[in-house]
This record gives sequence, C-alpha cells and structure tokens, in this order.
Amino acid sequence: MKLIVAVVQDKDSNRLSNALVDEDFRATKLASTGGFLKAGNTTFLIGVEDNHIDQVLQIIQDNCKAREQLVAPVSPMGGNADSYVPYPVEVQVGGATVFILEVEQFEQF
Ligand code: 2BA
Repeated sequence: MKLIVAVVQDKDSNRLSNALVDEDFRATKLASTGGFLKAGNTTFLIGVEDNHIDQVLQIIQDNCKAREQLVAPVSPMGGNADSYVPYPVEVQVGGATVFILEVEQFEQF
C-alpha cells in the first residue's frame, strides 16, 4: 500500500475530491499554505493499493491544471519581510505536486 500526498490548488480541490469519490478512492483533504506564495492550497492524503497508483495519478492529472500567478511586490517598509520581492514575477503553479510514500502498516479501528 502507498500513501499519495498531493498538493493542489484550491480551485481544483472540489473537482478532484469528487472524481476520487466517483472512482471509489478514499481521501483526506487538509487545508495547507504554500511556502513561497503564502497562499492557501489543498493537500490530499490518499491511501491506495499499489495496483491503483497509476489510476489515481491519472485522476489527479485530469483534474488539476497549472496556472500562472503573479507575485505582487510587497513594500519593505511594511508587511512580512519574508515575502518581499522587488518587482512582480509570474510563477507557474502546478498542476499538482505529488509524493508517493510506502505505507508500513494500515489499520482502521
Ligand atoms: P508555493 O510554495 O506557494 O509555490 C508556488 C509556486 O511558486 C510553485 O509552484 C513554483 O512555481 C514557485 N516557487 C516555489 N518556490 C519558489 C522559489 N524558491 N523560487 C521561485 N519560484 C518558486 P509548484 O512547484 O507547482 O508548487 C505548488 C505548491 O506545491 C507549493 O506552493 C507548495 O505548497 C507545494 N510544493 C511544491 N514543491 C514542494 C516540495 N518539494 N515540498 C513540499 N511542498 C511542495
């Protein structure tokens, strides 16, 4: 068994969770925040048998799309100094960032 950890954009999270339920996969959604943009995103935890990994990856790919996002400059005089960038930059936010981890043991009580 594997644990798929997928960070996706909030805009795609409902569509992805509906698609997973439709295909009978179980998932947990966590509200998360990207370290770079400091914007909300959604992290899915999906426990899945090894022979279904490709199917789940395909569902994620089909339901999450990359978008351009502009990072606005923040004044060095105020706000969070960590997020200061001197000029607007466009970054491409995935799609989905996916980690696949081995599950040592799985129990439900
Ligand atoms: P954020 O950290 O907010 O990053 C949003 C997008 O900003 C990234 O999209 C990437 O295009 C850009 N970016 C991130 N760090 C950068 C940097 N130091 N310099 C320039 N551009 C940078 P994605 O790569 O598609 O990542 C989307 C979200 O997935 C991330 O949001 C983060 O929440 C998560 N993520 C990505 N890689 C990760 C990793 N290795 N470990 C944990 N979470 C990750």
